[in-house]
Amino acid sequence: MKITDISFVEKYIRLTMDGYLKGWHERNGGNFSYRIKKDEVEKIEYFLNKNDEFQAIGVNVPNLANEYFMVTGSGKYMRNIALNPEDNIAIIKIDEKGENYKIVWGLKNGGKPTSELPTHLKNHSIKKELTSDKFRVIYHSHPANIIALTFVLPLTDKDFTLAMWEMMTECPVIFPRGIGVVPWMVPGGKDIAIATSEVMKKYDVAIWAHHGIFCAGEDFDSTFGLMDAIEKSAEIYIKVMSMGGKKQTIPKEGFIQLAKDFNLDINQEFLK
Ligand code: 2HA
Ligand code: ZN
Repeated sequence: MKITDISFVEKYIRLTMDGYLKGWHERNGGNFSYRIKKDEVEKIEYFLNKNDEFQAIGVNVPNLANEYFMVTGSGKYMRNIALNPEDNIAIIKIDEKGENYKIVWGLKNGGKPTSELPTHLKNHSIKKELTSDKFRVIYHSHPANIIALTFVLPLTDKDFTLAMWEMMTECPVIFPRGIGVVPWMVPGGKDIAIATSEVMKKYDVAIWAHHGIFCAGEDFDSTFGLMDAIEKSAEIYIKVMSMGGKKQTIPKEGFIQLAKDFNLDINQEFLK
């Protein structure tokens, strides 16, 4: 038995290759984390090392104390993960205070977890609390169309949500609460982690202006699907603008009707 035979590890790796093939992970772009379930930790226990060297996370996440995460490595390329998982990803364990982590598997030739670890763990902390332990996936990528729109659309939650809802009828069904925008900030630290986690209190999506996007979800499929739907909407938006702009669209009442018929908790704020 190899660690890659375990179902969650297999699904984790599949997503990294799918994201790469979508063109969302140039060079070492993007990063990805999964909060491992208790019964899954039991299945991988045999593979874990006894490392006792803790490092500071940079943010406090007390409700993640003693949890295990599978994370991508800093500077590692998404396209290499499937070929050599043990060199490119890691399993980390959080200490009992939620302030430090240690590597218990992976990054076998050295390295550190993703440079965006503070944002990943802060988002996990918020989502664990707000979804009663359900959400386990945080995924960051650099899709070209959504990044392009951050140079053109006003950087507000409302502008991005309405634009993305409008381009595909299924979008309000997929993200009825909408999407949030974080203004341009220096990546990789505590400040952007806190700004992103504030957005994640309201939505499952945080767009990082001129950089990329973070999605949160319950499992690999729904989180990848969310990213895919938003990026596709952004692509349609750009095609529409390139063809001279909208000549007709879904009316505001259309969204209200859709919310009724599909029983959606749609964000009414954006339909005023
Ligand atoms: O290089 O995407 O945000 C990894 C990143 C940093
Ligand atoms: Zn990035």
